[in-house]
Amino acid sequence: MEHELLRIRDEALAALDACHDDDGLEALRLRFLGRKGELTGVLRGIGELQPEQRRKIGEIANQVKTLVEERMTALRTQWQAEQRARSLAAERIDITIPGNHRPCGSLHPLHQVLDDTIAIFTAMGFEVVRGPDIEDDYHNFAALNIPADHPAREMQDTFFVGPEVVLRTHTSPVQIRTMESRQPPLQIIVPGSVYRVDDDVTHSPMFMQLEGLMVGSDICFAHLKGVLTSFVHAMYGPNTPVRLRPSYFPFTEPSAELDIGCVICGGRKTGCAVCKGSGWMEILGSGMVHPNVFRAVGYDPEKVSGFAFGLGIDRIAMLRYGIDDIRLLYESDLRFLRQF
Ligand code: 2NM
Repeated sequence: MEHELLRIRDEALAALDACHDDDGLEALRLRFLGRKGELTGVLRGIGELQPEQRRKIGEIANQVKTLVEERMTALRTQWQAEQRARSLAAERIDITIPGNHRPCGSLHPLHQVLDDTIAIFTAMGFEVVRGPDIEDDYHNFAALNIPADHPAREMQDTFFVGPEVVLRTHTSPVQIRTMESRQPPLQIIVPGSVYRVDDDVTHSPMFMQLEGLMVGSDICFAHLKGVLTSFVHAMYGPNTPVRLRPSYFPFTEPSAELDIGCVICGGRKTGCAVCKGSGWMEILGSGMVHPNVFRAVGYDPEKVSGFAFGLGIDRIAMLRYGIDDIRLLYESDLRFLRQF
């Protein structure tokens, strides 16, 4: 029996030396250690031996079994290590290859200027309100004290969607809707797209406007001047000259346009193309809200007063960046946009 065991040991070790894959290893495991395996058969017969023989043969049998098992485990471990080394070699990454270039977009200059403008007014306590681009005649014109025969109502100035339905020509109808649904005090700004039948180097048929409205019990022209001067100084620098010039709008009385010292030529005597030699550039319109506008929304003009203003974001952007053709802002030409 002892010889039988040593034969099994030698055969098993020789067979394992010749084995090179998992299937072969599993076949050998079954052949020697399986339920019907050679070594198992010997171990089973041990019970029939004399006690002394049993201990001796049992000890040898266990040594053989342990030896074969350990050799199998060692083979498996070795193969796994080899396999891992092979896949690491195959999957090696060349970190010196240049990466993929992903172009990064940026905010459109109009939106940069819009965001800055909104930030300046919200810092002064104004709240952002928005409304529909398609409006009825009443909110776009009638409630704003624009009479039936006013030129702004003509086909050649306004885009009509239906008989009494228009693309808003300013954001003022949002101010009307806000006053209709709320009571003073009110301090709002309304950014948004507006539409006019107009298309040349300084006019686009769709453009972005921002209007503001402040209504309370004692709002006067000094508040208008203070708020708008603060805006100009925040947007163009604290030393920018400001002047108010009398003007006319149907929805305000008195009305004023606000000019700033030309940011291109600084008002030098020789002048420049942007301010046409005057040294001043117009940037917004404003005024004290007309009593008829307050009556239209159900406010008592004897009890409340307010100022309003409106500015074109594209004009603010053109002056800020020295752009001389408004259409550049709406053509999405990347050669132009990449400069911002
Ligand atoms: C401007 C100029 C002056 C204006 C007036 C109103 C309203 F609804 F309160 F009456 N909103 N915006 C206004 C006043 C707009 O744009 C050049």
